Amino acid sequence: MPEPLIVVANRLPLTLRRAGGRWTAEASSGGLVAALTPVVQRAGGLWIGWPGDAPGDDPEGRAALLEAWERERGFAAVDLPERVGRAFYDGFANDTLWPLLHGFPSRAVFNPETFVAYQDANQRFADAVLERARPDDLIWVHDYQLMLVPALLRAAWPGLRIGFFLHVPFPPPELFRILPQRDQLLVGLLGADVIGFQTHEHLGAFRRAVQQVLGIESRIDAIEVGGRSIALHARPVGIVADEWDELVDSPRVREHVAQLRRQHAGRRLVLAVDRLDDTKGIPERLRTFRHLLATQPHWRRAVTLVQIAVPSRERVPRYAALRREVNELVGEINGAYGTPDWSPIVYLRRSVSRPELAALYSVADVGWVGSLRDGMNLVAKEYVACQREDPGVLLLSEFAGAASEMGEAVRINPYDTPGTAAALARALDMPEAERAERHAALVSRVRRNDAVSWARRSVADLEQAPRDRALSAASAGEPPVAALLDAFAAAPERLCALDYDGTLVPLAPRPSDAAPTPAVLELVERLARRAGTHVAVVSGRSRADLERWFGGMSSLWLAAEHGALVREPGAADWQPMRQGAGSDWMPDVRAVLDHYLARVPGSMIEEKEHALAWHYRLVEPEFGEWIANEVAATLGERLAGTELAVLRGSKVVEVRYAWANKGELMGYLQSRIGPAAFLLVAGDDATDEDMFARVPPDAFTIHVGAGRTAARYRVAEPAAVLALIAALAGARPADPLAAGALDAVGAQAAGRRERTARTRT
Ligand code: ADQ
Repeated sequence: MPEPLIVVANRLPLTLRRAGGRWTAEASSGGLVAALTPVVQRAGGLWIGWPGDAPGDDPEGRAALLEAWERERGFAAVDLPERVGRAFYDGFANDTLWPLLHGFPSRAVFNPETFVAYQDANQRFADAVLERARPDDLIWVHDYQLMLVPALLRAAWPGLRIGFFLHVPFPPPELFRILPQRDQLLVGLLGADVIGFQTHEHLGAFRRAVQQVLGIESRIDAIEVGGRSIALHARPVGIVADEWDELVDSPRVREHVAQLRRQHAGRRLVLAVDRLDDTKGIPERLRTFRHLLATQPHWRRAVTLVQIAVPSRERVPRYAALRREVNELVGEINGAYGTPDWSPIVYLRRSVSRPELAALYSVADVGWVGSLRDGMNLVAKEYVACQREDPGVLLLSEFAGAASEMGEAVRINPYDTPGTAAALARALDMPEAERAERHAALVSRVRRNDAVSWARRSVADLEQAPRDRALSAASAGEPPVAALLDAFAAAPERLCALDYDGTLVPLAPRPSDAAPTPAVLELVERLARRAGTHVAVVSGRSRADLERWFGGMSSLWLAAEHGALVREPGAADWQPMRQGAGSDWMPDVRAVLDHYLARVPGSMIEEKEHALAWHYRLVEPEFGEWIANEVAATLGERLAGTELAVLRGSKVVEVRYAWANKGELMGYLQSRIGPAAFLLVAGDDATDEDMFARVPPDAFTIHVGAGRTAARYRVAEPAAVLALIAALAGARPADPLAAGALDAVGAQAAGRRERTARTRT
């Protein structure tokens, strides 16, 4: 039994109009509706979207109609006041995001007010979902108009399963970063459990933008954020090929095909079908066709271009200008080359019915997709699906997402007028055997990767998301607080090893900002003062940092530089964990690092007492990773056979003593303290895994945050570690100190929980 699906998209598949005192419903145009309608129909799901007009005349009649849509068809309308709708849709979505995401920043309009409307509209869509969703529903949000919706839903209802699919391209990060609201939009998307893109190119660009704008690293298939793992997929959208088959084989379409053949007898037919949009390359196509007629006169009267362009977004000024430009070009070319019995271009500026379209697709000798940039382009797939025996040729822009899947098409660069004209001539002259071979490969792929399998796989990704989360929770679940307290109470000697950054305090953008609050210090000290309890603060930081914050607490063990330096309780001095650790090796390593410092802008060297680190956080990420490999390899060769090791961390290559790691430190602490019946170890990053690996399997090992770990237990954030420390230290919840510490750190989490509770009651 498939789980209930709620699709959220800007438009419903029907558009409501008021004409002549009556309500009418027209099929909405565009690729998103074409791909999703059959999927939602088959799943029996709910579709939430804007009905295409604002409440005005006859509000009762309109409301009754919309209620019937929801009851009978599963189409739930989100109403947007006229003012919001315009600024959101015509404004931020189509005047700012559309051109920018398609790589035309100079066409984008930047108006902060339209973003306010975008936020308002996204909130209304999210509210419409929250009013209707149940816990098991799968929520699938679509496209660039609704990029904030996933995070709005996540904030209101953290357990919801949310997918997002971007139908348009994701631009290279240097273009995306132009957007003043880039942070909000990325954070909005990261509310989802699964994010889908049309191509790997778009997915890669998104990952780089997340890295550059938010500083969050990712893998090719996942990003870990706030304790959640977000799956990333490239899932090219398809068409429902069966439906086109049925149409092509229907008597009505066959009749229409015969009529078209008679009409164009003796001439070749080239077909272009687009929304009238400036990314589709319509003027470029017309100029290319003019070039063909001008330079290869034998094609005059021998070929006709049928250009169908469905009007769209007509209130946006750019689109009105495009419409004029296309009208003029068609008029000029037909005027210059037409004859009484032949028009070079047949131009229809309207929506044509699917049967009419199927007939045109099946008779056309060439299908011409000339997008300057396109997420996918379904017309390319529809053309291929409708071709039968003696198939035609698909001319496909290399800038459409479809080009990454349809390698057997004739590839064109739509900006290259003579090159594209030559490709068109080649397509028109192509021998049948070659056409058949190319077509066979294309059509089998179009059928295999159709809209139904696209949706099935996307929904399966989404169903998987929470299961994945449950799995990782099972392998490292929440710590059993009662058992932990019992074990603590029963043990005569206890050792608690606590990492600092990301474990006792949240990670901060600058290390100097991550100072402990007085409440954190007090809780740690209370724990250390309990009889038989040894508390060690274990960090990669310098001794100066630890001394500054914890220096006054004589009951603590302190370990700096991953254990290279240790201060015992009551001792005034720090000692190296191993005797004889010197720094004679440093000048030699420093010389190597200086060489890279000079070569790599943005990199820097950190000198510690027992380590040297080369940081490259500010270096362009790909170059940084590449050059870091070289740094690590060069140093590795030089230091082979010494006591020193080269370690790769997050954006850092570090040289230190091989024994200076937290795992060795655990051994050292245990040897100094003696056997401790109770062991608690908490940490958040890769260096803490050494501790988890070093302690007995029944120790209470706790990993903070998402990601893979060998720890037995997992908590989401430092607030949870502090809550545990408070419990072990014997602070009662009513204790103002414990309550204060937890409130301060846990405010965010608590706020989330409360909002959820409000929404659900
Ligand atoms: P669109 O930009 O709308 O879609 P496209 O994928 O080509 O682009 O889809 C157009 C759809 O509208 C096709 O199904 C076509 O048959 C139909 N259509 C176009 N002109 C028509 C006309 N005159 N009459 C009737 N029907 C017409 C967005 C992205 C694309 C992405 C899709 C789906 O911009 O890149 O492929 O979503 O993800």
